[in-house]
Amino acid sequence: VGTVVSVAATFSVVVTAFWVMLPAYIPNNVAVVAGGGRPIDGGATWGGKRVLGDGKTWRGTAAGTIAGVLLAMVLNIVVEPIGAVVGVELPSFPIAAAFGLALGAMVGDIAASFLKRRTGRERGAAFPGLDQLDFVVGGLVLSAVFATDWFFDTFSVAIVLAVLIITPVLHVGTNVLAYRIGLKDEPW
Ligand code: CTP
Ligand code: K
Ligand code: MG
Repeated sequence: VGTVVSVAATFSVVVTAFWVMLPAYIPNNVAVVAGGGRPIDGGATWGGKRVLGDGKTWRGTAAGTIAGVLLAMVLNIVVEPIGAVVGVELPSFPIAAAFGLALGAMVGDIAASFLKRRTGRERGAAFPGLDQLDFVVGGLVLSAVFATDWFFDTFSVAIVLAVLIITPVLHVGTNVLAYRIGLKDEPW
């Protein structure tokens, strides 16, 4: 009985972790297809390196953020039926939480590019660890700032840990897929 209970509890935590981070998972993928145009840093350099690089654009950032917020609004519509199907009481997304998750994912990725440039990595270079977690850390932090009550009602320590474990796995998988079908230039 104890095993059954803990398997069910683990399932609930993992499903909730995945669900609640969906508005932070989508933005970077949308930016890949929607990106282009003027880079955020406007071509500026710092210490001989680009501040962010050509891979961080206004259009990609705006499109990714809007897509994440819209996805959250769609999830709000289907939260009850999907929760019933999986047998887990899933959280819905107040607009401030959705915006924090989506913008935070983009800001986390931008902050990672800033660090990549400071450490001499060219555009597209891998930074293992950072690449897989920059957007979730950004999403968690900004949703905590913009929707503090929602954040602490929604995230337990177990859910945060599950997010930190399942996100790198999903990220590696989706990026290899995006690379294979020709959407991304590198598989990370
Ligand atoms: N993209 C964008 N705006 C963003 C993030 C991404 O336009 N804020 C687009 C860019 O076309 C970018 C592509 O999505 O090249 C892939 O994103 P990413 O892998 O994050 O950027 P890289 O080009 O690899 O650059 P970096 O080394 O700075 O991560
Ligand atoms: K990235
Ligand atoms: Mg890249």
